[in-house]
Amino acid sequence: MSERQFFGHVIDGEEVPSTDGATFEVWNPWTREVWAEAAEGSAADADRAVASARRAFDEGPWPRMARAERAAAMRRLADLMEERADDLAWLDTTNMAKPFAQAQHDVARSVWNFRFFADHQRDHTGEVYPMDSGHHTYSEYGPAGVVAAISPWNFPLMMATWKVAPAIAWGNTCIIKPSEDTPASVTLLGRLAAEAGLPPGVLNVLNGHGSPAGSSLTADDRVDRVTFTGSSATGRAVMASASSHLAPVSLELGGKGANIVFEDADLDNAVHWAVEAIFRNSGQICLAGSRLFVASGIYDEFMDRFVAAAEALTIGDPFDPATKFSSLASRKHFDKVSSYVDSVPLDGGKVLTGGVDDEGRWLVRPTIVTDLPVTAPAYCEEIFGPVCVVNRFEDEGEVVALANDTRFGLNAMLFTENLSRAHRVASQLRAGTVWVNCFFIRDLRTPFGGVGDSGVGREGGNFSREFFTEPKAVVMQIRR
Ligand code: TXE
Repeated sequence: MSERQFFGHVIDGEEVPSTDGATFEVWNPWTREVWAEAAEGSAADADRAVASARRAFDEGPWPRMARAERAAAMRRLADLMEERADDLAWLDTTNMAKPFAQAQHDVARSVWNFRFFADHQRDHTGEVYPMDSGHHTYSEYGPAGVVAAISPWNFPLMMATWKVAPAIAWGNTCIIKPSEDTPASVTLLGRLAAEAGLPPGVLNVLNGHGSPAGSSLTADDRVDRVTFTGSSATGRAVMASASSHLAPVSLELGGKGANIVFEDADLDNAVHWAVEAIFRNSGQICLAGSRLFVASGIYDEFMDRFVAAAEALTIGDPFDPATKFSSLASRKHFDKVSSYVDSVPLDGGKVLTGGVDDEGRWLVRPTIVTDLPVTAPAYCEEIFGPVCVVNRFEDEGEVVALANDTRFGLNAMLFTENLSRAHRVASQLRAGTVWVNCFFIRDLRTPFGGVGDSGVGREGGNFSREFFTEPKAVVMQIRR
């Protein structure tokens, strides 16, 4: 057996083990083997990482650097990531069984996160407010300080860079704590940041579990901003902890996305996106279209095609180029998703296709469920797996009410060829993003986030600027 890889913390530009030498095992969920070990961050390690970021902010060059110089450093990091793209993708695929082509796509998006936010801060403009009193006020956007970023395992590199890139672009220094399930690619990112010449302490990586590693970061009063993506329950704990020292939080939490297919939809397009929306990344996407509403008039035809498309997905080794769908990311997550699937018949639902794998793999096949009451846990809770619950509807008013009947409000999709209906329904849906006749398309300038249990705040473009800076008003007298 090959030697296990080791992923340390990256603190002050150096990869280091934990102070007490503790480690944890890193699994490959497809082979169900341990392939690596990572440093288990303690409160002492979190303290080291925050001290490094604090020093780099208070005394280092990064927040004081010319904007173009900072952008150039981030672009060097993006270039290095591009050179190592297949290594980064290999780590995510090994670590969580994401099909390799999808992992490569995530790496490309991660590279773009750095390039986009580097340029966005370099080229940004402020506002000027002419005043009748003979003064004018202008706005200035200064860095906020030390950012603690806590990321999940479903898009290990992509979600981390979505936080780190705007944070450092605006002159902050940061500590990123990846999920304990997927420490690998983010640790390589930390190594590359040092190689790209980012000053020590600008981008620290702290590995370890939610507690003590994550909770020590959020509770530390030297931290000025906390950005988190994960479950709604942990989001509440993170917000409570950050409130002890009044650090603003940005929370991107769970979802139970509604996907609405109207009678006049282009069915080929709607089926294609319905499959992508719930089975891509084995459904481990906060934006998943996990509640599907289909108009009665096209229900039978749509469902025949949807079931056939789900059954046609090639399941297997995530490194096989033919594979479109693979295991869930961990044993713990497999147990969670399986228990929801097991609950479906007990709650009166029907499994049309899919179900839990019977070969002992941590795999749940693309699963389509009907006839569940709206109160059933599988209908209303976030499963975060490849399980789509389907309902039929008669009219627009009914489906808007059904779609909005959830604690979550991250995103929704609707498929129709009627322009007025598209606008009308989109504006009535309670969600941070509504996709019309598409899914998963993102422009980094746009607001991203959710309402209700799906989160607090928005990130993207100027929304990220609001969060990662301290806007200042400078009031000038004009002598006449
Ligand atoms: O999430 P956690 P888990 C949902 C999804 C999934 C469920 C549980 O439904 O099945 O959450 O997944 C860190 N202080 N989502 O257990 O606990 C943790 O180490 C500070 C939706 O992985 O929220 C990890 O880095 N940090 C989601 C991160 O929080 C803490 C993506 C997420 O872990 C902490 C992932 C604490 N007290 C899961 N406790 C999405 N919105 O996309 C844990 N962490």
